[in-house]
Amino acid sequence: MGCRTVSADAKKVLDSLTSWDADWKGLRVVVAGLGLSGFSAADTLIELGAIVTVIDGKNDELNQQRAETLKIVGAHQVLLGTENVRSLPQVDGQDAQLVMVSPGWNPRHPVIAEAAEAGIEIWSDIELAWRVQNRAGHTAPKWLAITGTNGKTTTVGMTESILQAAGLKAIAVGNVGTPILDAVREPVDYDVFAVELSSFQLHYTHSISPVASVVLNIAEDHVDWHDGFENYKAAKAKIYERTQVAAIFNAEEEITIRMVENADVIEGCRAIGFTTDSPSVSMIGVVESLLVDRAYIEDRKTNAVELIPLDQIGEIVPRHTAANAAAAAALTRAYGVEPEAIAQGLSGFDAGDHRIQAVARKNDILWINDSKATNPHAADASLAAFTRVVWIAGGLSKGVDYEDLVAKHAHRLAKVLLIGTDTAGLIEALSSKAPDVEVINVTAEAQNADGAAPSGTQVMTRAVYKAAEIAQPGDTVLMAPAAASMDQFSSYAQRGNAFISAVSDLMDRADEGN
Ligand code: UMA
Repeated sequence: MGCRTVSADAKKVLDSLTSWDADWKGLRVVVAGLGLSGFSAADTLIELGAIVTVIDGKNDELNQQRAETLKIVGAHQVLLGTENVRSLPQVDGQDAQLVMVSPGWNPRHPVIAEAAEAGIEIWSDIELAWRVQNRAGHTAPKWLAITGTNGKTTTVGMTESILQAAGLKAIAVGNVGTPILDAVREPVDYDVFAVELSSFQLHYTHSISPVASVVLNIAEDHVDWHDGFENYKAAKAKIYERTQVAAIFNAEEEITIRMVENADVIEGCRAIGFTTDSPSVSMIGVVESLLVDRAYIEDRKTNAVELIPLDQIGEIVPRHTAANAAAAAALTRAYGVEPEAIAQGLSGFDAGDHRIQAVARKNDILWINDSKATNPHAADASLAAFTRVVWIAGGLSKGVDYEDLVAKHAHRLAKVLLIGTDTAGLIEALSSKAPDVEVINVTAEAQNADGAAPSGTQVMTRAVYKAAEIAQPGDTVLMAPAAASMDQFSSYAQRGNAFISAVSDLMDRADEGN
């Protein structure tokens, strides 16, 4: 590693780059990563006149195509392959003035560590977007910023839906999958961005100032990337910095309250809570199955305004969905959206398939597909939504611990049907934390039946038919595996579809039998 230091002049140059119209020409930038965010960042910087060197450890066909495109539009260099990501390259024969980093690159990556050591600024695509959205002749969109361990994508979708119902030009961007720079460069003058931010993006983001911001919840996650839970929490807390109107906390998670208290917000910004219980003053919450606002009305000390009955949000509204809706309402109310649009946006929002999706209801038995529950934290949320459950679980466990999950929900388990090939951890947790609950290893049974390893679809079909024999009126058959799908299926979607088609086949047969 060379002994470099960044001059005060270099810092001054970057400090001046706060709009599209600033002088980006000749700025020497290394773009680390040629995925979604890296490509959009490189493309933007090239358009702005910067000298851009892109590096990526993967030299596959997709990256080669992207590299070709960037070279055509004027990239200085695109370097692919592991040998090119061992150290920070120079740009046009000199040290880089800026490193644009993709979220997958952790701070200990040699390239990133070298840049940090040399005092070179490291930005996410979010930081770049915040700066270049300011452009002469355009009004920059306002930002509603969302992070949290779980529920980000649902909440950002709900927020987008509400904003659009209010007649605003709004789009969900960021970690949700649409790189924010793509939206910034569209020929559309957006009023609002609903920005989903991961802890990785927040770590490398330094100057954003959202109208409203929220940390939905915090559980241990991405600890490797951040080198510890404390660093993960610190990255999440950055979302509240410089918030203008409402720093929104989860009133049921103390840790988010502390984050808001410690944040350096813009003067006049309020702390607003959301809860699935009855709301105190300055909160949005639930009273008698209605989502209500006690935060953004004049007479909030004595009154609350109805936003939407929970049962209009969806057929099944588990607690965490109500929490996400409350958070989306808190964000959009901070921007001035009226209650009618909140109701319209939330009732029109479709969370998409495979996420606590009601597939059938017959003989007072509810069939739920939650194939998206690929880890215990997600399965916890769906188990908590039902009283008595025939649980179809198991898959690729990734070595996670199931004891807490099983201990917490043992009382609601009627029976457990195991699918997947990697269920030892789950079996162990069930035998120690729910010893009275009968567990049927459907994968093993299917194997015994025909001698060969069964396909995922065969196992799922068998599990569904078994569940039909077991479930009693009032029960829910819940397919929430708490594990990834890749041991038996190509994706969680394929696993969910296998469940849906087995249930629909079962229902058809029952109808024929009647
Ligand atoms: N790369 C290296 N070396 C490394 C790491 C990555 O060379 O050490 C290269 C990879 O070969 C890849 C490129 O860097 O070509 C970049 O990849 P990336 O993984 O940073 O991803 P992007 O394609 O830029 O997508 C990112 C987010 N990915 C991650 O955070 C891992 C996407 O979130 C996001 O939608 C997208 O930007 C647009 O903003 C995905 C995600 O998994 C959905 N997010 C995590 C989550 O939700 O838990 C945080």
